[in-house]
Amino acid sequence: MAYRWTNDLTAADVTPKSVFMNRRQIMAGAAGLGAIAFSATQAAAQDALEPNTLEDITTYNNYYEFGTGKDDPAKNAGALVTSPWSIKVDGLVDNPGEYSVADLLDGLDIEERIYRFRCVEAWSMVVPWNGVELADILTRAGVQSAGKYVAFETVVQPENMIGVQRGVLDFPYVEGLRMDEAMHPLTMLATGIYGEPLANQSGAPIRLVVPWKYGFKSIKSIVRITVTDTRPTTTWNKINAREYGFYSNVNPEVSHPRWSQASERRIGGGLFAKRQDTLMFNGYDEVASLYDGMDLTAEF
Ligand SMILES: Nc1nc2c(c(=O)[nH]1)N[C@H]1C(S)=C(S)[C@@H](COP(=O)(O)O)O[C@H]1N2
Ligand SMILES: [Mo]
Repeated sequence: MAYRWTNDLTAADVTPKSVFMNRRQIMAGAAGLGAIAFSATQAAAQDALEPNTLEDITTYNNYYEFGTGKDDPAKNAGALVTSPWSIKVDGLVDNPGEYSVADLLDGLDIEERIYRFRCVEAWSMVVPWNGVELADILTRAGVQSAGKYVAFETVVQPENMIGVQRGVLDFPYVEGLRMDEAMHPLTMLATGIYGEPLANQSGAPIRLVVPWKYGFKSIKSIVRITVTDTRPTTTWNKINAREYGFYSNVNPEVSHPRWSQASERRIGGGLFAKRQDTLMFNGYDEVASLYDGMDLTAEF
């Protein structure tokens, strides 16, 4: 893939091209605005509404049930059985139940929303999701006042999931949100991308999308949504609490212990795409008030 390092490129290829790219950036910035280089906001505004191609989105994924390589999900997720599918809604709700996807979404409009999305490590994408607000589902479920968190669980189909057979993680994959995060209008349950049903590797038939958080919060192929009064366990926090906190908000000021989170690269932007500055909350300023008064260095 173009955006991955391949050994058919040599150092001799790299230097002239990268010098060229840098020079073009610097010149564009200087000519347009008398600035030395593009600001993060300009770069962000430029790409904000230009979605990645479906190929970009469906060939470089994380879905450990189908293997740990970025191209494993595209290769192996064809085995996932997505129909029939049922989603259990339980815990501290007035209307618990077990629903098909159609029944869960019955009567709700499927919207398209183009979101900046932080996918794998320091990669970003711009993705047109199709889905509904999680808040609509929770409201219909009737969240009780004791419900403070929402826990999510992915399907386990051992016979179809090579990563489950190999035991690469402790399955099922689980995630969680605080109730106000879950009820925020940006938080989606997605069933499609580009108006097409989700590819299996993208989390068919239904997945979470939380655009101001790192990609791993966006749990795929959901079979259970539980309202609880205690903070749920999350898969990556369980594996390595020092590296992955419960909140996992995109935050350029808090580095992952093994890499900086201050900048990112667009998938599909090419090997020589310039890194762009990562924006606080991935640019979704409207969620900042959810975290008023919290020390985001400690609660990362
Ligand atoms: N069930 C499940 N959901 C998952 C994962 C996973 O391994 N299993 N990986 C997470 C991680 S680490 C990322 S970065 C995103 C990737 O989403 P994408 O492949 O659609 O870009 O999915 C998240 N959801
Ligand atoms: Mo990730």
